[in-house]
Amino acid sequence: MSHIPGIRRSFALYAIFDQLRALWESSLITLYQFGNSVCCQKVRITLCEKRLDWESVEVDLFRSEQYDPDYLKLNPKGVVPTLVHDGQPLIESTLICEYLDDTFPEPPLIPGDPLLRSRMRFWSKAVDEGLHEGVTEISFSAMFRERMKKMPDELREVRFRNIGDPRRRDRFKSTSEVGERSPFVLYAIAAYEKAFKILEQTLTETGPWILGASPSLADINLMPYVARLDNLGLLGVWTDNRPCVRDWWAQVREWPSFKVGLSDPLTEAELREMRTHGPKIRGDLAELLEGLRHSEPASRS
Ligand SMILES: N[C@@H](CCC(=O)N[C@@H](CS)C(=O)NCC(=O)O)C(=O)O
Repeated sequence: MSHIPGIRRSFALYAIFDQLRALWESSLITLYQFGNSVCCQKVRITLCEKRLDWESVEVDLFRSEQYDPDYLKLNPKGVVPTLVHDGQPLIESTLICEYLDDTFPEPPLIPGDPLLRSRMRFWSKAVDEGLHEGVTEISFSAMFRERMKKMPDELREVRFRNIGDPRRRDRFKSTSEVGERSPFVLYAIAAYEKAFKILEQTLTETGPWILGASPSLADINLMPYVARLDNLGLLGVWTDNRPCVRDWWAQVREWPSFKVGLSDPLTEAELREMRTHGPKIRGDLAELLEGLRHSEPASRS
């Protein structure tokens, strides 16, 4: 009889262990992402700053894996990133970062003060309303366009066909076909110009970070969008005459969570691709920006 309680104990221990394992597994964070994608970089920087453990699942955008029916169940928009936490999928990178801050409050990345919180969200809106489309068009005309051209016709057609949102499909097609001459590239230039102008002004008044003494989601949301221009060798087109933005950017580049979440994971091939193709469109972008600056009403320049 004496061995039976022992066996029971070990079963009980096993059951507890099993429950703990299930609990641990359900609280795992999984990020569905693609290496050099700006929205994923934003989430990765936030995860790093929160010192969270997470696992990565790659969704290869160039193989149209974002349209796989199983993935669409997680993210019906057919884009990355998707974060799964406690078994629940979350989409939209801005919302994911806010969720991470709400769920894991330390260190805080959203200010408690309502005025500052609204100023922080001004930058999330700037990214979601203009810069995201902007970075896509500039990246497309500089380099993804080259990759698209090399794709087998069939795969390229699948890529276009699968884009559910007709406006997004038009943008993709226009930039793929005519590059920097697409009107969407001009809108991109204008969105960056507006953002950098306000950023310079804001940093002059606050600094060294957008909301003052410490980094917040305002800075994090912007980082990937500025990093992409920098890696394409295009940042100076907007920042040569903006010293506060340049100082802010130098500080960002040294910030550990930026390094771990964005710059370190970039592969040699990704860096080479950006550095090779970006400078080719620099002259055209600078010219378009000059035209835009001259066409601004005097009260706004
Ligand atoms: N507003 C979304 C945008 C997501 C998005 O457009 N992701 C891009 C990569 S940065 C993507 O998955 N593109 C694939 C495609 O359009 O086919 C977010 O912030 O999560």
